[in-house]
Amino acid sequence: MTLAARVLCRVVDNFGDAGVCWRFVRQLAREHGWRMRLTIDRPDLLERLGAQPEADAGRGAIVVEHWAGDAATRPHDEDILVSAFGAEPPPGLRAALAGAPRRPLWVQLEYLSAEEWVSSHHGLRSKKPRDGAVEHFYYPGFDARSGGLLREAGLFAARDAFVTGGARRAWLATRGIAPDPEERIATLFCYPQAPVVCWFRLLRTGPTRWRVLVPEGVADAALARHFGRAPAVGQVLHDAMLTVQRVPFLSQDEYDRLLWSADLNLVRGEDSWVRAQWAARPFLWQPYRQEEGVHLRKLRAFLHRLQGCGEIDAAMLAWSGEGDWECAWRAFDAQFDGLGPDFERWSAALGGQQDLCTRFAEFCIERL
Ligand code: TRH
Repeated sequence: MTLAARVLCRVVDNFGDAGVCWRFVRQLAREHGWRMRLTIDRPDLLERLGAQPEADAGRGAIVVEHWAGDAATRPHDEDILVSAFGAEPPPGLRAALAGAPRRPLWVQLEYLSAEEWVSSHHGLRSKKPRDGAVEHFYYPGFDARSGGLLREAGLFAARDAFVTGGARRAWLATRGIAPDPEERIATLFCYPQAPVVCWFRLLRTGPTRWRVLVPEGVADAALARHFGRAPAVGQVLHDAMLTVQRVPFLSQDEYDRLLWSADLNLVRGEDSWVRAQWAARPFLWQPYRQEEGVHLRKLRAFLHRLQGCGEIDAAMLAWSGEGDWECAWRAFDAQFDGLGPDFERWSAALGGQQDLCTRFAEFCIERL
């Protein structure tokens, strides 16, 4: 069924809100043929993520609209209105949800969490006592009873062709990344609280040579502390067993290739975390920091599902501030060669589930 949907996105911080909304809109247009309108207060972020609304829409359509002033107050012909991450519809749209003759299905798209409660909350609905508007709660998640995870059709095939053919080395070369054969590659996308300075110190005297690829704008303070300066894009800095290379902030599709090219990915937040899981390689996730250690609860819930070895648990916890990073890294590094299968199994098992957009389309069609 060809449907029209509008997604409201107010960016709280960073890239994740825009990143998730863009992926969601693109896939519903491209794979389900929906007509999508993304109303967002920071359209500039979409450009940084490589979004091309017209070219990316496939058999559907995508309009990006700047959410400024009254721009979003007018209802269009949407069948579905998605409030992403709590974005409150402006008054004009809100009124249409309450009383219009043909009111859109109102869906709250929530943040991803691996916590157990997610599946029992997914799909709940609530009526606003003031005007009778009905909101439906859509929770992304890791099991069949949740809203699932964003994953484009053909992603695994594209990844496998990239990794098994010669494309990986060629792609790295076009990016000016030429690792030595015995060097391991890590990508680093983290929040400022991560123990990066301590990690660099361990890597410089560690048993293995690591090349750490750091996107523009990431870990600047730690780089300055270790090397005396944050390198410019393309620059390579050496310190004993450690090499650091600054890479540009890539488009989302190119960032996938970066993750597929690495031996280890350090990721954060929501969307890069999911992409690292699709890369099927070892990763360490740093959740977005929240009050009262809520992020650690989310991390533990994820580790409980992942069922990896103790070294993986200890390293992820310590990277997020719980435990001794030095000990945890040494143990993780010592086991590194044996860690791949845990992550491959996890990625394949999750990939066997239906993706978020397919579930979302069914969810809406059932309720319209
Ligand atoms: O940018 P983030 O820290 O976003 C966070 C989270 O979404 C968090 O849940 C939210 O509450 C908070 O913001 C406000 O991390 P995240 O989610 O990984 O988003 C980063 C996006 O940037 C993702 O779509 C991947 C993309 N990206 C690129 O496209 N190219 C790059 O080079 C890099 C490093 C990232």
